Amino acid sequence: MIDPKDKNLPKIDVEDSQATEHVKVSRRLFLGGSAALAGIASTLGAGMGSSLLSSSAHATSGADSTVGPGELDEYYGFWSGGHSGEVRVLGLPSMRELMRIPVFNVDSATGWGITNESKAVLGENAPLNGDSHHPHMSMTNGSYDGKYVFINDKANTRVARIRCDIMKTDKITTIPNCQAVHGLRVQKVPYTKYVFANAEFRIPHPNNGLNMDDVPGYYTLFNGVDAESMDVAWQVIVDGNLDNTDADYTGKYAFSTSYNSEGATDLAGSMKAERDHLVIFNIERIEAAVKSGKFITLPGSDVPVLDGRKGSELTRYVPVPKNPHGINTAPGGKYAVANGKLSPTVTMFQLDKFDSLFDDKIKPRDTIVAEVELGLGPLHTAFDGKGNAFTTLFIDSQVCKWNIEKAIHAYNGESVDYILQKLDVHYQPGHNHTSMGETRDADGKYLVSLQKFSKDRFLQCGPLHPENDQLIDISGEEMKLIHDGPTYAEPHDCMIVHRSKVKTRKLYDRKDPTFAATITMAKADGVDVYTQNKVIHDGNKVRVYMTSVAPVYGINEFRVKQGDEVTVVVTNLDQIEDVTHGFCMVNHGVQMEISPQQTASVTFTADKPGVQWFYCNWFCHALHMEMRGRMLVEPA
Ligand code: K7E
Ligand code: CUA
Ligand code: CA
Repeated sequence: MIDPKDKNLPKIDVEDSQATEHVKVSRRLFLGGSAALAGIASTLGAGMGSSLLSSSAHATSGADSTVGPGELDEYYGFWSGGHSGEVRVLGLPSMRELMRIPVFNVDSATGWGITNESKAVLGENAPLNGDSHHPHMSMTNGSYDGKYVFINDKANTRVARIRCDIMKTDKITTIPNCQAVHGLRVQKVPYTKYVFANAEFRIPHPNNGLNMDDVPGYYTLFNGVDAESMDVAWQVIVDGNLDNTDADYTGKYAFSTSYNSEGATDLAGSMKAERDHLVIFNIERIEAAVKSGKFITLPGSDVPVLDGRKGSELTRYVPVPKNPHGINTAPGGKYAVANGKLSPTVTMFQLDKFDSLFDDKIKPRDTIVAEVELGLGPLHTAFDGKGNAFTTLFIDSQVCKWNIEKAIHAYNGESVDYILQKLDVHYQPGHNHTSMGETRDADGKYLVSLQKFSKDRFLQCGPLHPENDQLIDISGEEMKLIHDGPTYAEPHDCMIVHRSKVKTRKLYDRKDPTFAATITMAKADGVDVYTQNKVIHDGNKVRVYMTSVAPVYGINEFRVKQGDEVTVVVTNLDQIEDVTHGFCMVNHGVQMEISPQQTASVTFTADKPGVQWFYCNWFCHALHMEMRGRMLVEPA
């Protein structure tokens, strides 16, 4: 291993940090350093040597990522924005960022977190930070149905839903009784009735400060969220903690990895056991138990809480090495793979054995058909639908392509080479994802590998680096790296959806529920927002209803008293695709988007006397600069 203090190593000075001659050396340094951090330094050597040879190899043939000017991408990519709290939409294969969807964050471009409509979704006094990890689209019969994208917020224990027709967040639910929702996937079959969301951290119950030292008594919960109402339908108490989750292709089972079967509260304690476990949840039995009233409730919510700890008929625990992380169901529906993280192995389950397991005809480990070594730090696995799997190796900084059936043969003692290829990625991959790969329609064209570190791959932008999302062509025998894509803090996960599955609106429907409450308020004021411009004075509340048609607002000036609470409602009458207006009240911390045929509103206090200009902040017309008006504030 390289000692960073070795004087013979070339110095990497800041001025010259982009110079190519440093790249290889600094990469080696980097790998050594971070592996040591991971605490598995002793086993490092193996995967590294061979991989360095091909580190700068780029694709010279086959698919590339070029999507020419005026051409459209073939796939939508939905990207978690990590601790930015948002979701991003990318086009593939270009990897161009097409859109940002604010979810758990504040966004001044669209007014998310500022407008009344977004505040209604976020909820009263909602936290304005988020840590989004796992975006997943609703499914019907095991494939994307283009309806919703769901995403978790680990930071504030929430699950959000994005409507795909307008690409906006329309519901956010805080999950009660637990802390840090991490794993999130959807029920694939027959349709997404439930969003499965598991909470990671074990806590005391009730968490009232009186039982904090009773660590063995802590527990966490697996949650079924109703995809339509977004209410929590039920919660299941488990042993150990929960990390990632996935579901099968029959609709009967969901399963979650646990890295802390030890129930420890510190790092060393959570690495003690050689095996942690996969918890399998029997959805039919859970629903039956809820129906028959076999549940408790916890203080602060009326959600049915079921006991799924060891020995329960609702769950089964399968021992899996060691601090397993990702769990991924293969497109055929036959297998699922748990990724070993601290074990160089992946554990493969044959899903049709789960029935026998729940009937106690076989033992938990009898559901395992292979447990094979791939390399160091396996975190997540994706599939091409042609019998091959792609596993990210965090510590080796590689993607390992392996064959599922060959792995089973090897596990059964035959001498077969199940590893087909290892490709260097740059650097330290977490999730990866194949085109349509978490559905029945996996098409084996593209693989995206999401790297946590980009180090020397891009122009430097100070100490904080972007992540590096790499596009890999998997259509041929060999994986080929075809694109480096910097992304901001921090896509954990993404999904790649064929564009034929997503149908979006070009204009808002006037009946859109996102602004229905605002229309109801206008009606109560006797205002038809679509045809009228009107100022309603209601004590110290003022409601200003105005239309917008490029390049004018329906109201050029309005008068209020200092201290009035002012609500401005803007309805964009433009029927032309792409003509979005904005509304910004200068010096009042207020701005928002009003897309064609949309109504949006914002409320603020007119606390400054005098002339206060407002203007349109989305460029809409040659006279966009002139699209402005005055709020005249009479001093108190
Ligand atoms: Cu692996 Cu939050 Cu899906 Cu990150 S998790 S990598
Ligand atoms: Cu309207 Cu700019
Ligand atoms: Ca453990």
